[in-house]
Amino acid sequence: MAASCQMNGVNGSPRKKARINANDNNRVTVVLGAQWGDEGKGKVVDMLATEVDVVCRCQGGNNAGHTVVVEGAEYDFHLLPSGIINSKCKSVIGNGVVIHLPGLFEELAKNEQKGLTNWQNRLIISDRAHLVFDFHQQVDGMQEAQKGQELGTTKKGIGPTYSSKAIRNGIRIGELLADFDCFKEKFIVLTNMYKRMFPTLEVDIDAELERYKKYADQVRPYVRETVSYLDRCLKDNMKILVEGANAAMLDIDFGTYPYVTSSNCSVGGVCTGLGLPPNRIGEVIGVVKAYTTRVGAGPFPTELNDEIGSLLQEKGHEIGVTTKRKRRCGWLDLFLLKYTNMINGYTGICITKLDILDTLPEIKLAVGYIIDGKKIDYFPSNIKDLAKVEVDYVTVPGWETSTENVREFADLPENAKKYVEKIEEVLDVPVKWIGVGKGRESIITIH
Ligand code: 2SA
Ligand code: GDP
Ligand code: MG
Repeated sequence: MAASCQMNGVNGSPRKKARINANDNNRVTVVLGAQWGDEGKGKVVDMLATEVDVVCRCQGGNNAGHTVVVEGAEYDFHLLPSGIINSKCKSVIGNGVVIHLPGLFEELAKNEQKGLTNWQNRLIISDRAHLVFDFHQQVDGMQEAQKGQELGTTKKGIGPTYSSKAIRNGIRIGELLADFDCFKEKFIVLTNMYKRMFPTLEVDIDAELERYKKYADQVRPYVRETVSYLDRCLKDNMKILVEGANAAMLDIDFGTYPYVTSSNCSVGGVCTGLGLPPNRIGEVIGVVKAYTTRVGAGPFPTELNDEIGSLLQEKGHEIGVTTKRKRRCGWLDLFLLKYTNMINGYTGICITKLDILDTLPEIKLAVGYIIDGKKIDYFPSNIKDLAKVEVDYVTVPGWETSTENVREFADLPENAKKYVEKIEEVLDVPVKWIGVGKGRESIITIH
């Protein structure tokens, strides 16, 4: 009978249970940017990396700039996961990341000079990750130079590389290592396509191929198939942390398109960029800067083009880690955060840079958007609508006291506590940490 066949094996013995792994409950923790990037994800990942076995990057490339400050030494990571400075932690660059090999080796050399050691034992790169070539970067610059096409990219070749991936003539790092003649053939086809599209593009194909022969040898020890590696780690109950790059509002699907980057920087990118099933995702930590910044073009409803904006920019040292561009600054936008929370489902929040607001007598928070005199209950998908929204603010008193040395929530000035509680109340997500300075130690943990 069908029912008993399901219960018993072919010889009538009870069927083996389908789920036998003792570590089925092992879950991955994810750290994501909740605004337009530069929220301080690097610092949060560095803090959490002390308790994990593996830190992974799942998307983006060396457009990202993640800062970690340890005992006065400032590290900036672009392709490497910020957890690489933890000597007990493996660092995985997943299949969803796009890799510029010259940039990767430069970054490693620069950080070695700052004290990074033994990374050779810890770095693992997915063989499925796509390669960013110098011509992708040149093309990025050429596109930016075209009138009407200026998005304010980092010119790191991110868009052109993801488009090569999408039109299926991109080259994966595994192909560079497998058969150099095949790589050569694909490289020539790809270069020639770009030369046809951008006739002023100059590529010395022979010289590039020589360079890449050397890079192949240099990178080979770190490249492997990472889906089964991470699966093994999960089954062995190893703790995994994922470091999102860029942020939800720069997500190619959910961000302010076309003023976005070319990857999914929200939670979906974790599954596709590492090959992790969604039921393995546990904590999703949204990193929220206490105000808002954006680097590059595109609508920004709470932007402050006044002396308060300049104060936030200067006091917050709001300068791009990769391009050194000044970041645009504005009030915290809770309406926007509610939207990114719908997409990412934060289980906890880390507020960073609260200290930057220390001197302000009053602070505004955006709680709603109005279009044509009507409050809207959705985040506009059309940038023209977003550009014309009127922002509904609540104004709260500032605390006008330094928070830099505070380490316990109870010791924060009352108005700072209220500011944090307002964020928690509107988003209905617990605030778990508050950053009050650059250094590793400058953090309040809420128990
Ligand atoms: P791209 O280069 O194609 O990804 O650019 C597309 C848009 O994405 C923005 N973007 C960023 N926004 C904030 N921070 C980023 N990383 C650097 C940093 C930025 C820098 O940490 O400061 O140094 O300028 C980053 N990367 C990309 C970009 O500004 C475009 O709006
Ligand atoms: P990420 O891209 O999200 O990792 O952030 P970035 O490194 O691009 O930018 C965040 C900047 O803020 C860096 O210079 C950090 O050192 C700094 N930072 C992070 N958290 C805090 C904080 O709580 N207070 C202050 N003053 N600076 C912080
Ligand atoms: Mg950054």
